[in-house]
Amino acid sequence: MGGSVIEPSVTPDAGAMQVTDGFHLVIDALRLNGIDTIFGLPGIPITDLTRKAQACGMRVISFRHEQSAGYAASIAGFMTQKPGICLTVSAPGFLNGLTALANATTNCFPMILISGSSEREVVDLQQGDYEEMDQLAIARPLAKAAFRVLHAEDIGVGVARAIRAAVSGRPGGVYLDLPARLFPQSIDAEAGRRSLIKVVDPAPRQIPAPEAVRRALDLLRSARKPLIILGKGAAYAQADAEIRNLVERTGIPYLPMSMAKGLLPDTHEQSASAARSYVLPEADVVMLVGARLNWLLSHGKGKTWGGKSAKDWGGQKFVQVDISPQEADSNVRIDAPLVGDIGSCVSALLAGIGSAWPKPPAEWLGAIAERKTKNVAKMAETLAKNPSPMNFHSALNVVRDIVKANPDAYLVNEGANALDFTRSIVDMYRPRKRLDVGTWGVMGVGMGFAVAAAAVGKQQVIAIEGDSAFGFSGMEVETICRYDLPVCVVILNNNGVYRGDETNVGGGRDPAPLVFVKDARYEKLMEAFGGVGVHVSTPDALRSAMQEAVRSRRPTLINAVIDETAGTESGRITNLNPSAKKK
Ligand SMILES: Cc1ncc(C[n+]2csc(CCOP(=O)(O)OP(=O)(O)O)c2C)c(N)n1
Ligand SMILES: [Mg+2]
Repeated sequence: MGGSVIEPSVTPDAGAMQVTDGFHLVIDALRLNGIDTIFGLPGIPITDLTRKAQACGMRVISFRHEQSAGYAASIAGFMTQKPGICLTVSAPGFLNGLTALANATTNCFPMILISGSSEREVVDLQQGDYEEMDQLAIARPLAKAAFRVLHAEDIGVGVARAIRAAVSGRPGGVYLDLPARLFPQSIDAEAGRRSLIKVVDPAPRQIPAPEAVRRALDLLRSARKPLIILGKGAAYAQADAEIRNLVERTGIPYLPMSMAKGLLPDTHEQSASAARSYVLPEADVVMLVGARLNWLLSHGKGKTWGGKSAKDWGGQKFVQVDISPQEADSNVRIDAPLVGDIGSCVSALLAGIGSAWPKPPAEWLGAIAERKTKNVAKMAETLAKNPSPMNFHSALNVVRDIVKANPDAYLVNEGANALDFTRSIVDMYRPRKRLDVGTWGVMGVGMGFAVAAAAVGKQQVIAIEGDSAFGFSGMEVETICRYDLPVCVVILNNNGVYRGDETNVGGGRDPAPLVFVKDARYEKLMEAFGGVGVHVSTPDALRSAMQEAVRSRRPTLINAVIDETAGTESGRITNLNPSAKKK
């Protein structure tokens, strides 16, 4: 938590004895810890907090819905390793922000949801206060930690505890409850200043045990068909050079999970992404780096991993590098758990590897290369087609080129087919540039992520959105225009959830549950707030519009019309979708 010495903000009209109050202490505590941005939505009792924070020089980004503010805060946390702050009003505002808090906890993004709340005495007696709700109790099971501050002199401790909980160990979402009555409490300014805590070493390094490092290296050394899987924990760690070194010095093929794409460029010769379905069942030793064996990796078992049935384990042995000692054995046996922060663990592995590590057997590398070449050629053929109407492939072929030409741009991505095709088609070249739906596959992160990436990352943002996915946070295009952010939203518009060609099987007048208004003009939403709206139906038109958006850096929404029959139900995870046996 860097940052220079911050002058405490005292209330100017305090007379002889300078006093400060809850509002100023909250702001001072955050600033003291290097937090310079708040994502939120004002109202009772935090309106003055947003105003005073801005007056103190903090960046306050006001959203149209708390959920978007929460997603913005969480992804800012992922990008910076500093907790992103989301500020909401009580009960309904708090609940609107809560989905993002739970999502942050699930995805290990450090964020702090700060919500104003109503009077404790009234809430606890359930006497019907304005926006009455026992927020602390509701937040607790969804957060890594939850705290409430009742007295102004405890604000420093409350903020310090929230920061430590959010970023230390496995990061997560933290709830901080600030009742309305706390804010106007005034105390002596000097006592207030002394009560604040500048958190020392908020995310301490966790050095792995030497014997655990040896065990991991012994197992890796024994491998005939080794594989490395990089997860978003590896991306979060900001140990980019060490991770690249580890991959390159061992020569082991690797697979990046979605948000680890770009940790090494996707075009790296050791990337096995194009041979994923071959390497997972074939590998004999798999080293997971900041990746969990959850559903996204089929729990490390079943057919994906060469098991004979869904519950059957394949023959792999696993090394798992993870910050949490409880992660190992959560799904299958981990033969060599390596517990510590990713940077320290990877450095320790590198030290043990030295300079004379034998490359994996040529047979293994050759077999992967062969599959890759075949699959890449097949994909190139598909991408080169130019069907009318445009489909996911021909549209994303353009996006792929634009991202290649702008490797520093952030790529935000959500949808079903719009997500899966983008992930597999659009190569990433730099770490932490791909921001997507993460562990939950949650829709609605799009515009919040885009705002945070542009505001905090200060780079062009390209948001590739399914038309349904976009709808969850679409009103935030006003936020994008209001702060004049360099965000180019591309809606892959197939008229519905998954696809747009279903009809009502009941025969009534209502449309099918999955389809939307045909030929909706989403681009006009952006125009309504002064941004640029473009309607395109060919790859050439999409390319020009994207190039112009990146050149101008103006808020832009491109409504890219896609064949409404192009998608599959649930995208790549159709297998998780229970469907009725009786038709
Ligand atoms: C919060 C939330 N609600 C609902 C869903 C279920 N869901 C998964 S993908 C999706 C939308 C898919 O449609 P679209 O974004 O248009 O992508 P397409 O497949 O059409 O490209 C929905 C509603 C979800 N994942 N998250
Ligand atoms: Mg769609």
